[in-house]
Amino acid sequence: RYKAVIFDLDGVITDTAHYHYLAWKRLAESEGLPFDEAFNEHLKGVDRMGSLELILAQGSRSYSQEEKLALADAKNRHYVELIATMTPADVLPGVLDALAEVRAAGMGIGLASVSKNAFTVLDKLGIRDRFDQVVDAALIANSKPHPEIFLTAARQLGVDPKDCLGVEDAVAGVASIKDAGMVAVGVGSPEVLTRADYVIPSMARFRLGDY
Ligand code: B16
Ligand code: MG
Repeated sequence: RYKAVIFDLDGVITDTAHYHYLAWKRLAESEGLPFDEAFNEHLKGVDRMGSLELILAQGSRSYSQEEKLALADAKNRHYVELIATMTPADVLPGVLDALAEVRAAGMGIGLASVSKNAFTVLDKLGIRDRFDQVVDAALIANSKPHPEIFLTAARQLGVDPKDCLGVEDAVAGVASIKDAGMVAVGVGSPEVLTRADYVIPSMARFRLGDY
């Protein structure tokens, strides 16, 4: 039924979502701003500057563009430190089987991450060669929830968006998939990922034949 499956990275392939959380939390607290898991949910799939804007909007002080860039840079340096320790053992359970299942079905495999660290993470995990196409986040103008990143992945794979299945853990990511005209598999909870066509609790439950 599908010609390609396009995966998100953070929170689907590996738990970098947790490292993003730790890095943003330290940054927010250094500015005296509140930060918890519930707020972090809104940052998933949102790019670096977009995430920073959401965090700073929690306070009343205004920041110059220069200050914002410095804060985003500090968060990223911390994040890069955290991901430096990653190894192939950090690929989430079920992911390698899912990739093998998609490959065996003769479908294309794409990666749609708005993270500018995506190539580094794939290399750390040792799985870059399992993807036919990886979208370069540096070339994307609009972060998730905009459909640009999933549409770009489909174009790079040479398939029509309606023939693609997208896999996402974030509300913004599921919106991106749906607005691209694709079918969405959410990884997480159905109460959170309300726009997903299917929801599985983890990648260990991914079965291509179910969608
Ligand atoms: P970076 P995804 C997103 O990746 C993360 O979910 C989001 O939390 C992060 O802010 C964004 O990447 C940008 O990452 O600062 O490394 O460029 O979910 O699209 O794989
Ligand atoms: Mg994600």
